[in-house]
Amino acid sequence: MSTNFKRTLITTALPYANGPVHIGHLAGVYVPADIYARYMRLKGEEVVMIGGSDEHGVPITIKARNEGITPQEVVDRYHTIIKDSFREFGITFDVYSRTSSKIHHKTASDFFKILYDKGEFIEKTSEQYYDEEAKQFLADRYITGKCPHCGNERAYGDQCEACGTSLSPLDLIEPKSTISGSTPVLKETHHWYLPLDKHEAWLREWILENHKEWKTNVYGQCKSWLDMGLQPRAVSRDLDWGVPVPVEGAEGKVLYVWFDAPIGYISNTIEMCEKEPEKYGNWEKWWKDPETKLVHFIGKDNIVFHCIVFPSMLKADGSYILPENVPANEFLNLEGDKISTSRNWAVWLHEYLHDFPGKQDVLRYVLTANAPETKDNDFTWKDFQARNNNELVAIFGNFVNRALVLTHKYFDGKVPAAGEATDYDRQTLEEFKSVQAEMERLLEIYRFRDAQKEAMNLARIGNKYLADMEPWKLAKTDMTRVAAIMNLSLQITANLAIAFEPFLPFSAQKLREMIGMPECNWAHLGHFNLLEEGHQLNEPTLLFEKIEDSVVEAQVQKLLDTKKANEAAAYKANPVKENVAFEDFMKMDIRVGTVLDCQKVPKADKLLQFRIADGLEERTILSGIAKYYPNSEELIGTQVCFIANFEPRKLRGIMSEGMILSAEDADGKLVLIQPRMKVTNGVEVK
Ligand code: B3M
Ligand code: ZN
Repeated sequence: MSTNFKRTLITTALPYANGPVHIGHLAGVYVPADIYARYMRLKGEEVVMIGGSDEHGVPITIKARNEGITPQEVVDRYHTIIKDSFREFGITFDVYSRTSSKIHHKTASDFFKILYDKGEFIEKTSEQYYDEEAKQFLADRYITGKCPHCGNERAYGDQCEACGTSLSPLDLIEPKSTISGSTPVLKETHHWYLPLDKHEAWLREWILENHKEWKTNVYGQCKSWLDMGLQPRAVSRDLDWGVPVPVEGAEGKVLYVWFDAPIGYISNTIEMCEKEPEKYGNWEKWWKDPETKLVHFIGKDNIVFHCIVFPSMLKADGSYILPENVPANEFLNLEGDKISTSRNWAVWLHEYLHDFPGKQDVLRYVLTANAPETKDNDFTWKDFQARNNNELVAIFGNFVNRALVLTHKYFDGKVPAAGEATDYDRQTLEEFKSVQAEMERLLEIYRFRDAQKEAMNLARIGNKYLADMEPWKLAKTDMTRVAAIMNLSLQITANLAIAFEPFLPFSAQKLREMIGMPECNWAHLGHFNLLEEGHQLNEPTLLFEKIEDSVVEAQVQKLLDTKKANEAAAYKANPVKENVAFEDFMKMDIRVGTVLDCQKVPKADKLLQFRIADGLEERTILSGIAKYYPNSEELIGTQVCFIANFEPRKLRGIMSEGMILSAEDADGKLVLIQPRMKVTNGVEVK
């Protein structure tokens, strides 16, 4: 669908204010959104970028309870830290607000009320767990119990982290309230639901037919949701933290956090417009005028909410525009491991700023060069160092520095005359001709890493030009030619200041100051008359500096220390059990067998069904590890360890004869225990 848009409304996912932000946030959402916003502004387009903290939801109440403070105190603390980190990294929000604000409560409440009055919700009564001591209904995360699939004693009401099975609180055996420790009782409660099934038809057409240009990861996720069929979703919760449901008799109920959070984009826009009406105009032009292009920048775990749920809410209201694109990114891993807040496996932005003062652009550069645009990607400190030293320092920084230092040396820092171009000069100019169009093409389709590569390529061309021309040698014989070479090099430098502005704003600004070019205009990219003859340059300083081995080694060490601490914590969380006598151990008959067949159990997406050659005959064993072995057929032919005398039991109507052993990692990931060398089927493990 192509429309001619007049203005662009960029939204960025609202981070939960229950912890600081890390490189995964920056790489996935905020750097790409900021590149896009800066690019649009450089082009002179009417654009705003909306951000803010998501301050509702159960995890915040749990954190508050654990620390003995109020939820408001939790979000006050993190909202400030998050906001500061973003500002330090040059993320240019037009507004960064929060969902605990008055204006948000009113906006979200009114939004609900309109849908309610229009009859856009259905109401349902269901039974939910209630803590009679604490006198409150329990959110799924507030209930623990035994997992019906793997026996883990500490499964949560929404998921067992040991076997990965998603659960409902009613599945738990011997449920306990984490608030009072008591056994909860079932009690009837009443909630409002958004009937997504009613929206399915138009969603299918809107996304699957009219937005085929969306990134394949986004389109694919939407398609599989739609193909599975949509169900009504509850939009309220029994909780005392959030936006109260504005309906009579709804005491003790708040809007579900995923209902109010996206409305935060709207309330923050309203706040922005009310603060500066001359600059931003009326908020409705940003949300209700079809000539506004709405783009949501998010991470992949938020796709369904932004492509299916929120659009259904907007459509149910009827007066809003829908997103034109949702360029969601995949995940960024850290040194080969999933980033995890609870395991402190992250590079926190506030810590980076402390350890690398003034080096915001280095991180921005590396995160864009390595952006998880089409698949998950890995951040490593080695790569960080290499990209800094070999690209920013050796190419961009080196070229700019030579161009400026030589101009100061030979021409007292004044731009020399262009003179007559040689064939080689013309060839170099030629390479700049298409750069503006090419960068635009890439930026418009949200391919930021390729766009940044184009910018770096310009620096590469400049670097090669100077190295080939060797003006320092010509200086003895032909100053006219030296002048021409330096002029061209300075024009390239000015181009770099423009091309890098969206990506490396601090360095681009510094560069503009050095060459005395206060204005920066995207339309000037690819032009070679940006600095006039005789124009005085300022003193050059280094744009980037080398990062030494010892510096990145210290960061790696910090992560290794974290890993060690996690390992120690794993023991603490699961203390070594009571001693067992040798005879007791010998009661367990653990053996090795070869996997003959391994398949997913239909309609039980966590379970794998193994057919095992156990030395004597064949047996079937079910194991809840499907999530960790998506290509289960690759296990065929390998050997596993299993408890041969484990009491057989029926799961999903299939008799499972034994238990396959695996190790559980700190994040709940299960890894099969497999002998490294082939042994005879049926031998014992002792
Ligand atoms: N706070 C989830 C997240 O941080 C959620 C995003 C809300 S966007 C409206 O991943
Ligand atoms: Zn389990």
